[in-house]
Amino acid sequence: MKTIYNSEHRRHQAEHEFFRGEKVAAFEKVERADWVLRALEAARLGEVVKPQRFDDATIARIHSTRYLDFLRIAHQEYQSLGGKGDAFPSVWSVRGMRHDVLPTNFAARMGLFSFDAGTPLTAGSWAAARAGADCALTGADVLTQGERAAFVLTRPPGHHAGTDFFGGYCFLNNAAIAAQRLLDSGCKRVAILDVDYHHGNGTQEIFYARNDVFFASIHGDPRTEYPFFLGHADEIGIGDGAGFNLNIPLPAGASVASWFGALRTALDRIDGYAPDALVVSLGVDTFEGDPISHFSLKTSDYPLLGSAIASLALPTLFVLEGGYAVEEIGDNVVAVLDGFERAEGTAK
Ligand code: OKP
Ligand code: ZN
Repeated sequence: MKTIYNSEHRRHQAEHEFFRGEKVAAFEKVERADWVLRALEAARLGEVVKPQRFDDATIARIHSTRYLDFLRIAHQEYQSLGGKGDAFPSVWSVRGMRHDVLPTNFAARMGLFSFDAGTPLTAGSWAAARAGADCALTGADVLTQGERAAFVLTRPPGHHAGTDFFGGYCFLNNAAIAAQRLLDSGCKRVAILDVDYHHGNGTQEIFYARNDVFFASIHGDPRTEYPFFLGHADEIGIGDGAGFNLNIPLPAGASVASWFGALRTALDRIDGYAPDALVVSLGVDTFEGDPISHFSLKTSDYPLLGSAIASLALPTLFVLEGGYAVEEIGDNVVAVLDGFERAEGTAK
């Protein structure tokens, strides 16, 4: 299968993040993409192509105008105020406070448009995220042109970014943008399967009241795991979207067998939805060696994830999300994609 990749991701290079009072190296780093690229090439998985350039139309159907307007210029504004290095939010609009009035103050807008202080906004974050969105849009078009599958190799990831907020290392929701592009290109229904260790709260929020996108996520239980405040099993959608959201939280430390049991449940629900295409938010932070996550899949388990996804017999777009065991991320991603390709065409 084709991989869509652009080196612009390098422009997002966080200096550090905070952990228990200390500045630590950012987990979401440039080398992640390098390792994936190398593993793809070693496995001869297929052509690596550059994205097409797109205007903001599809992105603006997913993210609010005021959020995009902010993100585009945020770091420049920070610098012009004398801000040094990466920008972090420090104040948030919580329950009982207003979200409708756009503050003039920069720190206030940083807080309005974010949900954590773990997502460094760098000088190149917008350029990198925007190039990633082009990769996602190109990937969607590859499917529309008739290919069975494609892989969108992007960073920073996207699934925590919502209509008008960044967080969890994410700025633009690549999977959501790709799903919207598929819908706008003729799909009636699109399913998103999120297999990253962390709940895809941004993707859920974006599609929560819609029935043209079914969202299914398997993740660490938010009672103990990031992003903490969303991802419970009783979140099934609202209004027109009621019944079109599926969360399968598993306790930190859950076994590989229980993870694949959850995958079966998610795939059966997706199959019942009868979508025209599938977008996979492919995080491999479910890996046993991941430094910030607590499931225990081994590299040798990932082909089964790929083949199980292939059994749905759907046009499938894989979009990279998390995975922080840097030296293994490439092998793990390739194992999924290779498992998919080998199973492709075999029994539904
Ligand atoms: C992004 B994705 C670790 C802090 C964790 C946020 C994790 C974001 C994960 N010291 N902060 O879903 O892989
Ligand atoms: Zn994750």
